[in-house]
Amino acid sequence: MKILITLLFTCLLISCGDKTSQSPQLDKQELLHSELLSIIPYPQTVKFHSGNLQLKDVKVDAAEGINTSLLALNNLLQTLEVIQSNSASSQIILSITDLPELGSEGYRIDIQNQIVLKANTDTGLFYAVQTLSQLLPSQTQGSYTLPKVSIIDSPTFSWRGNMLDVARSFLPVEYIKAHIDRMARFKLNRLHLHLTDDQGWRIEIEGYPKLTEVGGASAVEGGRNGFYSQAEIRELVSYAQARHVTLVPEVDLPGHTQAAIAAYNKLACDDVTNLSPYSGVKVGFSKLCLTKPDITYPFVKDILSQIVSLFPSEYIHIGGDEIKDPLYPQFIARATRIVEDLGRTAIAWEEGSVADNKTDVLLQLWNDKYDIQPALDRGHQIILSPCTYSYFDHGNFAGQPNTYDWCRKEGVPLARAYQLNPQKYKQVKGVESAMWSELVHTDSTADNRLWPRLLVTAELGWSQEKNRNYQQFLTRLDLLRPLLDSLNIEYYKEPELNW
Ligand code: TNX
Repeated sequence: MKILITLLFTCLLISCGDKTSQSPQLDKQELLHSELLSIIPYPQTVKFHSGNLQLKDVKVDAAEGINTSLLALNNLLQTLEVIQSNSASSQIILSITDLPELGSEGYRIDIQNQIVLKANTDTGLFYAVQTLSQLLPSQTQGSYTLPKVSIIDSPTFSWRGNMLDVARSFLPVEYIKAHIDRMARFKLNRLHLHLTDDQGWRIEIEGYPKLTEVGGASAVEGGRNGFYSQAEIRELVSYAQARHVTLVPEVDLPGHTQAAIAAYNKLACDDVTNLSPYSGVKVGFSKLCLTKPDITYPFVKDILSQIVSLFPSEYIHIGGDEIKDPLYPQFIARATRIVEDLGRTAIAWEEGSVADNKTDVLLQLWNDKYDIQPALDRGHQIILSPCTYSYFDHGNFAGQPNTYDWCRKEGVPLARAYQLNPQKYKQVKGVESAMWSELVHTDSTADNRLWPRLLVTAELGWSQEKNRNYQQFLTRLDLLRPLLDSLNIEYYKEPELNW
């Protein structure tokens, strides 16, 4: 059957008769006949039963203590104007089970004469609701047809992430909230915020008002300045928690620190003359003065203590990229220990692997060619963000205006992003795509760079290798376009889909 749909789709996509630039023409019903569901990320196992379930009104029966998933279900039913009533003919049952194979995020859906959602946790049920929502249309209809299926699903990786660089150009609270909502729809669960860099400092730190007065006022040329107050951070953290997204904060140290240095000049070495705010795009020129430990380490400790008190994330990112200093390895080792003493675990960009870190420190691989093997041999786990596949500041197509191409001159088209095979790497904690913002200055540009490519990240992070097929992905993606529209996403109109 799968072969059949692949052939059918390929035929539609490339050229059968004069259909050269036609988009895939399957609708959800046709897809069902081919035994493929329009779901991203694709679930682990799907078993079709014969027939459909008609849904008009429902009775919802939820076990006690279920909150976020019930809220998500109620929202879904409300959006689709499905009336809830005790005398309804269909029932949706949400229950907590104890099935080890589902883990903490997996779920089961059984659609027969009723709809039964089961998981070990509220998180699993939340994801079951997201899957159910993708089986339904995004717009209201009088009644709804659901295929009779059984789905058993759980993620491949616990870390399914995206990084937003809010330092070069700021993204407002409302955008971050929308982004969290959108991520959660596709079971992405880590939002890494790159909060500080040369061009800006974006988080309020008590006792250091100039970090935001001076550091928050600058931005990359053409970009947005601004910062998050601690109250806003708390609000974002709880907003994300309710959607099963963990906010992972990054304070980039000891390089990429011109905004901090412009705010507090003493953080620079005494011979440094460039102490001004910076709005260029070059990297690798600034650093905290590592030969002034009495100034540098108390600063680092103060900052990280407040970061830890604001963000419940188990992992705290200390940056560590693109800097040359003989004391760099000592700095990284000490910074990762500071995080550990605060009860958390550090993440560093790949270069941090040269330091004497404890092996639970996570390393984020960004340069495809970096030799991470010695760190793997010592037992470290990695987050995969190889730039030739996962850098979404690179073009959706070669030569896209206002995109980088330093890592891959052809850019990172959707098809290329999908070619990353995490299973080829070892000791992988998960995947994370990165959107740097030197050239991304508005919400709509951010949408264009992130979508639909972020759906690739969702699928690579969740779905098993055997369930990943690019042509099928395109078919599913095309069918989910109304969902992207309903989320007001200003996605890149992918020509492969004739969008
Ligand atoms: C490299 S990847 C950087 C960033 C830039 C990005 C632009 C990494 C850890 N550092 O500072 O914004 O390239 O693509």
